[in-house]
Amino acid sequence: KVELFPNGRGVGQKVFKAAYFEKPFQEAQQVCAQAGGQLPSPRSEAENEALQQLVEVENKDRVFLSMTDFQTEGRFTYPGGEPLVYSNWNPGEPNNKDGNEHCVEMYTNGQWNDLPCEEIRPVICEF
Ligand code: GN1
Ligand code: CA
Ligand code: CA
Repeated sequence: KVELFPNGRGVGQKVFKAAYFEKPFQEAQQVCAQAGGQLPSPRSEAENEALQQLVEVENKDRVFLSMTDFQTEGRFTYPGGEPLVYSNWNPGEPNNKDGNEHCVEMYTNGQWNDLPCEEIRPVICEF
């Protein structure tokens, strides 16, 4: 499908697309929302793997996911406030390092880490 070429990956009804710039979390969130999507929210292993593949083929490094624990420390939720139905934390994560890690990134191996929302990451959105 044309919308998947060259910078997209489809999985079920979901499409992940890579942008060509890097942003901190809040700006990345705004960019995705403005485009009618949101930051990636992998809700299954299949979705997580599709996102990981896109990161790989696009030669991106770590990317932000949509989920945060702003509301209750240690309880990550989707943008709508619902608790996670799937997670793939790197062992020892989330560790809320220095008390300031309320966003989530995916490593290139597909595993997740909580990190400061002020960090800058290449933007991928889901639609
Ligand atoms: C550490 O080294 P790195 O970036 O993969 C830390 C994470 C922190 C991160 C902060 C095992 O991960 O928990 O979020 O620094 N990992 C460990 O940048 O301590
Ligand atoms: Ca936290
Ligand atoms: Ca962490």
